[in-house]
Amino acid sequence: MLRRAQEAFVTPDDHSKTTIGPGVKIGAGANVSRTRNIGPGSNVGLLGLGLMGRPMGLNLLKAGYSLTVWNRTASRAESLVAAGAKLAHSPQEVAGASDVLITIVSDPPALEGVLWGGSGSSQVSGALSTLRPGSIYIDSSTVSPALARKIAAACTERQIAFLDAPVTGGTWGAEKGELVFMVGGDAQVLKDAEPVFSVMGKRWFHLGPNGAGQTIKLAMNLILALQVDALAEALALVTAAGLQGEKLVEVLQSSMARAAVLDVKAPLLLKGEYPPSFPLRLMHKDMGLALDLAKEAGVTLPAAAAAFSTYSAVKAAAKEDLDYAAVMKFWRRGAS
Ligand code: NA7
Repeated sequence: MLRRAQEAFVTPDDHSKTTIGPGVKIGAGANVSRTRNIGPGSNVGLLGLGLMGRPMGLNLLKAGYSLTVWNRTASRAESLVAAGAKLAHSPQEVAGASDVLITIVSDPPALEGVLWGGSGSSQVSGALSTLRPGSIYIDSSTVSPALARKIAAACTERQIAFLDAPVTGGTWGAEKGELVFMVGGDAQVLKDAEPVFSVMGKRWFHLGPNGAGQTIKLAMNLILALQVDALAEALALVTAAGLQGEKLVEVLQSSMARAAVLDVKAPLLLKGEYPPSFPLRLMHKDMGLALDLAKEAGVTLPAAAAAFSTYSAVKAAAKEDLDYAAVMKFWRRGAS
């Protein structure tokens, strides 16, 4: 239904005219009945300049896009402003100046505040109030598929093309422009937005209608959370039985159980050091969203529910921002 509604104002002719790239703009006076009437001087807006947003913005600037940014904590925009971005005073100001708007904020309440105002945000209205018909809006935050569909409905009403496009690849991938995007929405809109995706990422998957990107992202993070939790449990078992954890990891590296995430996280677990790369608070949020989705979908996830309790206990006791590898602290209470 939603997909049909979006397609209702995208004609094949519009598609053939749509070119997003550096220096291309949806001009003032664009025919609002067309979804993507792109003209010279294109602008990208970016809301959310956290660990992920800042390097994504830098890559857009390097590629020649004209970038306008906003962040709740304005000082985090400094490196981007120094690199040529314009700093706006509100999400509305950014959206009003954007042909393509990108958001990447922490969680559903943060995103709702940025888009609509209220909900703990000091804004009285949000970015959606000023985003122009015909523009493209890409959300790369990890939120619920239900929120992605709610945003899609609001965008359809305003003739804005919306893609949910959460990412994987971490800050390293964001810096290198090698993120992987999991995209829900209209396939043609994704095609139109590819030049922007290609600056920030190395791959993008079209996974279905709006909400599909978030669904796959939540399922994938669930796997990562369970893998690291499983390694922590196995290390707890081995060390409690009087062996060195290093022995387990050594064998793991030559076994079927080897996984890229364990390559990265095992050294942290062995050292008991958890500097935040993917913060525990965000992984905990994603596990909660995955369990909410499971409830909606009527599926039981016993391993995920058990791991969520373990992560919750560690998060509740944490006094600082830690990586999710800190789940190991469940078995090393009081240790570093
Ligand atoms: P970070 O580094 O924790 O950054 C979070 C961003 O979200 C940062 O810009 C925050 O602004 C912003 N934020 C948080 N709460 C709000 C509210 N209430 N209103 C407006 N802006 C807010 O996270 P990452 O960059 O690593 O990850 C971002 C998303 O990608 C997240 O969904 C991950 O799961 C995946 P601040 O600087 O704190 O003022």
